[in-house]
Amino acid sequence: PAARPRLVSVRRMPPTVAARLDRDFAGAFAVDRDIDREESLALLEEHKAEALLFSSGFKLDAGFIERLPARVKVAATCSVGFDHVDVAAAKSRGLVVTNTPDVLTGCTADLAFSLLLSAARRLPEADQMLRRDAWGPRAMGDFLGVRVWGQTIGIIGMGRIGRAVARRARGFDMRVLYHDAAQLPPALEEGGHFMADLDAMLGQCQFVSLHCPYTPATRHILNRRTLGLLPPGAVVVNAARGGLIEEEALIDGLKSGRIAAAGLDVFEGEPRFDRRFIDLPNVSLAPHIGSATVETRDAMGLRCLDNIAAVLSGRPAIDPLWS
Ligand code: 8YV
Repeated sequence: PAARPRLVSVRRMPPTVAARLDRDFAGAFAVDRDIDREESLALLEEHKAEALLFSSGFKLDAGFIERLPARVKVAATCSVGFDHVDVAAAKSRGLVVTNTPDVLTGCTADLAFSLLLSAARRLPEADQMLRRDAWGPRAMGDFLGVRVWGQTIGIIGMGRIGRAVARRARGFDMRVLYHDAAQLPPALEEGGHFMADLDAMLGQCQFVSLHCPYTPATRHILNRRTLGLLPPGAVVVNAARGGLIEEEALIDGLKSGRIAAAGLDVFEGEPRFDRRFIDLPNVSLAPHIGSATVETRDAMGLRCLDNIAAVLSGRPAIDPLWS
């Protein structure tokens, strides 16, 4: 039988993926902890690995790519986003890089919508109140949230995940606006209305949810000025990348109440995050768990292994970042 492909995984994998690794691959992947960049280079060398399995918290920048042992042919990221990959450096080194589109779309959209509902209806505060043994609201005017159904949501980035969020919003009888580089064909619009002008869209949005890639052009797309265009009492949702929002401006808006609430799964500089968020009652927080379900994390890991196996056996990658 052909020798098993050798790889290094810098992240612990869920059991189904670990079983497939044990069966079909050799190398370093049975580690019980995450591996940093220096250690990963040493392990790639030690195990004579031809592939690297990583994810969005691990930077594949030019400096790292330059130091990769020559036999490493493919790097598979367990993520759809690839702002952590220096594509130009990978291309010029001849490294194939793959990601995991599609398999995580539904669960990431579910999480974004959970944060939207949770932030709008103040679930974190409600939960805390009961845990502190206080029933809280007595009067009809107590503990009022923001109505979700029938309101307007603006989706920034109408790719796979943005469209899945649009479908969920339509299911909640919301009016959907979306902003992207270009209008989609009607069959892909999910009942949404295209707004070429982001500023004009924000002026109409009780809810805004981010689903675009993080690039130099989209960094702080929601900033002090654009957040200021939202109607008073709006709700901001981010399950994409932390750097899409100027956090300082968001915190100010949430403190003053001009922004009613926010649902955040991602933070600029994560896994560190601005501790001021935890002092705000009107935020629903999560530690980057958009794709974190049993089914989706299995599918992501297996998809990475399919990509690695394809490339190492001389076939084209299934999900190459470029072709
Ligand atoms: C993962 C992600 O949770 O797909 C992405 O872009 O950020 C997430 O699915 C992440 O890659 C795991 O660290």
